[in-house]
Amino acid sequence: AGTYKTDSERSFVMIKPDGVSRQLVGKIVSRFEERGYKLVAIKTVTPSEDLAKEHYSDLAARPFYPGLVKYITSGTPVVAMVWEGKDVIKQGRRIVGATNPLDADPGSVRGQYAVSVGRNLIHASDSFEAATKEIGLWFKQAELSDYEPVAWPWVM
Ligand code: RTP
Repeated sequence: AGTYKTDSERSFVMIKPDGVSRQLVGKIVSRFEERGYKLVAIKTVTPSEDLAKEHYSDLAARPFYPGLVKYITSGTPVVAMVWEGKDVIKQGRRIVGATNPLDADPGSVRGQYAVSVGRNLIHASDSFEAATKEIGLWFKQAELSDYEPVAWPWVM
């Protein structure tokens, strides 16, 4: 553990199967890196139905839920990540863009690369509570790295 620790927060960010199959992983990761955020964890996962259902449990009553679970469990992996830094939850949502790509800022990931709400490339936690739940769901404590990135002072 370094001496850099601040009150900064963590967000769970997931590149969905369409982002992996379209080979947009590097471009998406770069947006968080270049903004100055710290990569705490990253791995590919081919989600089970149970994992997808738990991740989206808040949406279980919505009509698109079965299709959403099918999309996430298509058999193509997702890239699960944890990013850390000042305001990363709110900033992550801005980097990702609005849920419907039609409403997404053209500078956002969805605004640049997505056209359909059902294939919107990426997920980012929308609150501290969601981030805590999602990081715990997708990662073991030992998978979360503790180190001091060179750029860190810039995001404190
Ligand atoms: P996410 O959780 O994936 O970051 O997306 P979000 O917060 O921007 O949107 P949310 O309302 O939580 O919806 C989760 C995901 O469900 C799919 N969706 N499909 N009308 C539809 O067909 C519809 N609405 C939502 C999207 O993949 C959305 O990201």
